[in-house]
Amino acid sequence: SGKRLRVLVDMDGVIADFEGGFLKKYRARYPNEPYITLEDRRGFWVSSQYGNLRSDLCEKAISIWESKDFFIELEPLPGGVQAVKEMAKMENTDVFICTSPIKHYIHCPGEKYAWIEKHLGYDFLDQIILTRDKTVVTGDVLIDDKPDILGVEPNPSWEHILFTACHNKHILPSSSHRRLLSWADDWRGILENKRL
Ligand code: BVP
Repeated sequence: SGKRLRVLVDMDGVIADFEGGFLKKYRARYPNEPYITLEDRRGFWVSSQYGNLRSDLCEKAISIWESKDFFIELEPLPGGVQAVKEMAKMENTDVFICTSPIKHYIHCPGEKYAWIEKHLGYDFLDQIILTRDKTVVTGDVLIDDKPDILGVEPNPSWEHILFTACHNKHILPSSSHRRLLSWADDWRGILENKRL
């Protein structure tokens, strides 16, 4: 068919290592406080699991990603930048980075733009979609590590491909989700399947 494929790729937990960056900076800033290893992470919200560990740790966790340079200094996840570059060069394929900024907006949105420029190049700045509601964005696929992507649109146009992360790896195979285990997994196959 002559139709182009539109791929939406999430940033934190999919191409940028939010969990690893968080844990490293949390331990450096709060060396005497308890922490949760990546192996023991459960649930999308880091702040909730830290708050359950001890109530004051919720705000300590939040202080980490609200700090200047948190988002720009996140390391790329293995294979993610390469996969997105490759995807963007494929015929009849439009790739957008679809990411939700935190509401403490002083550093995060600008640093997300800077991260994309640093790792994907200046021209990729045209491909950024910052939104707190991904259900209103149209696309064929959304590759995202958040298990429940909800918003005002009850029937989003995209198929959500759940990208495996430390916090979602124990979620049972769900009829509502296909998975990508990592960027070494068959993302090309998923795209080809969506073109049929
Ligand atoms: O910008 C990230 C970090 C933030 O939510 C955004 C998730 O964006 P997507 O990956 O869905 O695009 N975030 C915030 C909290 C707590 C806030 Br209180 C958290 O625990 N985890 C988290 O990722």
